[in-house]
Amino acid sequence: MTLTDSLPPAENAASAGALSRIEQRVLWLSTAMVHAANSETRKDPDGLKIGGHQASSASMVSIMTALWFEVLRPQDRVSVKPHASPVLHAIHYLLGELDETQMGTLRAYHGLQSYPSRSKDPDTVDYSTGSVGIGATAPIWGAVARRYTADLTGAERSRGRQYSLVGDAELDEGAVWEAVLDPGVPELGELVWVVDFNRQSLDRVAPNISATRLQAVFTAAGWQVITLKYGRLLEDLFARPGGDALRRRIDEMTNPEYQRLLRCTPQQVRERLPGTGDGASAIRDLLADLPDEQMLPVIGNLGGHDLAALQQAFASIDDERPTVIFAYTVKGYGLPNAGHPQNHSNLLTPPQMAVLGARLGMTLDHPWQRFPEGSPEAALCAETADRLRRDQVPSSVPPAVPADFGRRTTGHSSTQQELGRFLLALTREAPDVARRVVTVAPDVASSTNLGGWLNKVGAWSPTERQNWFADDAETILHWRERPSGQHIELGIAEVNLVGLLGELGATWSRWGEPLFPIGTLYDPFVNRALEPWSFGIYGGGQSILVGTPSGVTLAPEGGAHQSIITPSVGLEQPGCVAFEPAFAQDLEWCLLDAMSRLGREGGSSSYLRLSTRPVDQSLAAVPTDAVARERRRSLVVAGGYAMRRAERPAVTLAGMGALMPEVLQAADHLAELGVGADVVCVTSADRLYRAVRARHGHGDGDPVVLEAILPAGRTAPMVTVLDGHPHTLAFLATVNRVPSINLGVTEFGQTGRIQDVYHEHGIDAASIVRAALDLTGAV
Ligand SMILES: Cc1ncc(C[n+]2csc(CCOP(=O)(O)OP(=O)(O)O)c2C)c(N)n1
Ligand SMILES: [Mg+2]
Repeated sequence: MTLTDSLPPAENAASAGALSRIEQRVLWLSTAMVHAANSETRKDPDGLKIGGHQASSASMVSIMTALWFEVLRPQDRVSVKPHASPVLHAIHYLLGELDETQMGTLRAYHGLQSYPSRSKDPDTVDYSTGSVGIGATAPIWGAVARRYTADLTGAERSRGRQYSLVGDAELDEGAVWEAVLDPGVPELGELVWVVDFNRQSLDRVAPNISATRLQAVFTAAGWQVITLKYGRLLEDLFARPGGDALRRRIDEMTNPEYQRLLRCTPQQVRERLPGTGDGASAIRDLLADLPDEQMLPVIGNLGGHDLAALQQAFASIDDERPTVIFAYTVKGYGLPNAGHPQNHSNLLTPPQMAVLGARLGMTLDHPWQRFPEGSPEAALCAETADRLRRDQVPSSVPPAVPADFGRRTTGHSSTQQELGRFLLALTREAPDVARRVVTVAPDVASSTNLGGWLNKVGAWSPTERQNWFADDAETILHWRERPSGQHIELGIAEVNLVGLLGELGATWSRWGEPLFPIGTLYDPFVNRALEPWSFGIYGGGQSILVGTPSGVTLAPEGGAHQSIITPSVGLEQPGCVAFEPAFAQDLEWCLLDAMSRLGREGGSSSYLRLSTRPVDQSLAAVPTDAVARERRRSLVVAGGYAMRRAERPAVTLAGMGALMPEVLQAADHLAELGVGADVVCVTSADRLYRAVRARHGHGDGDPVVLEAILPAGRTAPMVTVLDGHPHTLAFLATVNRVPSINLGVTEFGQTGRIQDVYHEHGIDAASIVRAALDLTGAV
């Protein structure tokens, strides 16, 4: 008789109130959903396992039942641990959000998703999860975004809680601590985390996971810590003679030893549990009074499976600071694989399902039964569904973004400098748009050129703070922090940056309030934030990420600061358009295009790769004629434009970003050698690649730009060049099927002057000329 065998049948459960019957039904439904997903009828013809996580789900059943059916309010939002997605769907089924036909579709094509998905699941999912650590922290950024939006619109700050239901091994992820330790977080009293403390990860029983150590970190970070260790049955036992010794013994034993006990027979527990310490005989005597059938339910009675204890924990949340509840649980609680070290993706067999059904009053023939009408359980489900009904998100239209400011840029400037100027221009040219811009930086606002903007709009802070340097004549950058500020400064934490960007980019769909979020970071650190950034886009966030400075053009700053693979990242990232403009005017148009796709149904994110290299703006030769200017603009946002047309082109030079001066110089040199060169300035390799695919009937790109920049009548061998990995532009040669040489950066860099570094990587003007001559055979 193991823990599970000895759990009482649902209909006789000691506390067989409606809530505990619902808890049992949620356990059944979530287990049966995974079982159905792996049934004969759903078998993959290729033999691929379908899978699912019955034990991880069972671990959370009590926590989620207590939360949904007793505690949640419509203004609250919840992020659910990825592997508990069946529990979320099971609850939604009981609340009437899903119908029977959907219950058998977990992990099916267009069915319920393996992990909660805000964009793909048919029922209410507040946060997409799946990448552990990222879904857990999303509600932190959701809380900031919600407060920011309320301050912007003057709406009353809603006090809805932001819950995160996290796995304990999830706390191994650095992203969790990067977020928890952000200095702004202790002010967010709406945060509530519940840690499913089953002391198991994917591979094993975590030997040294220590609640005390983790709790100390949360406490130090300013959180309220609530611990739910033992349930009522164990606490009652502890109150008897010998109980102190038993508590001490269980407290002190390792996680694996405790979990092994849960898989023992009552007789084995009597032998093993007393141990060999001082209290052994007292414990033995205490256990002697415990009947066999109660032994395992009592010893396995942890707080995270005790509905009353959970209710009490939720009731003691202090809304003035973030709260974390450590709820001790057993992974697989109520299932035959409870507490087994390898139960993570273990599936119950049909006979085991039949036994489970018999205990829970359900059968595999009718697995999706709801509670009978008129029963107290049906009434509680209906009452809960009513209580949690949310107002519809008001539909919203972001203010119209102009396509062109009609400005003229002269002199020398870099695209990074122009980013700052652009934001200031926006406050004059389109103030209603500028008012909804929010910038975010991980301690690099000044070094990514947001200083002027920051001085103008101020930094956001939930409460106004005194600026002690306001009267210091030598202070150029003013940190005026107040609720109306439009810049959010984070610590040096790129993962937090993209987490917050994702949530600021989702306010239109959550609260009907569109924002234009723009985040800046040094381009090499895009890779550090890459997966969470991508996950935020998948979750529905629309924002602009600016990587600046970038590439080896950052010459004197040194090798490790020089990004190489980010152009490919931009090209390949779904839900995002990547730009790398060379000139100030191009940057403005690209940014306006990027903003025009934010905060709306069907919108998308953008990534801009910028540079600190001052470039002669006259090289851009922006047409003065209005029609020609508009044609240039439309090509810039479509991905590129022709800068030079030779009389008889022998070669096409296609360049991107900060290297355009070298490309033009190479074209001049080639002309002197009698080799005609067409020059194409690529502004978005991403959009050009989409155009190429669209020509073959794939995707949603616009192929028209290709005819404009690489017309079939001017076909010539091609040299491509960028300050990044050369393969990014290699596809351009396929447009007219020409021979090509692709120049770019393939090795770690050096410090030095720009020309030294360009020479080192073979992307200087001389290298471009050499490649062109190699292709044309002219010398
Ligand atoms: C970033 C990331 N790394 C690894 C995984 C694979 N993975 C999925 S669940 C899991 C263990 C999770 O353990 P825990 O959070 O304790 O949840 P439990 O299943 O015990 O409830 C791992 C390593 C993942 N989903 N995301
Ligand atoms: Mg775990």
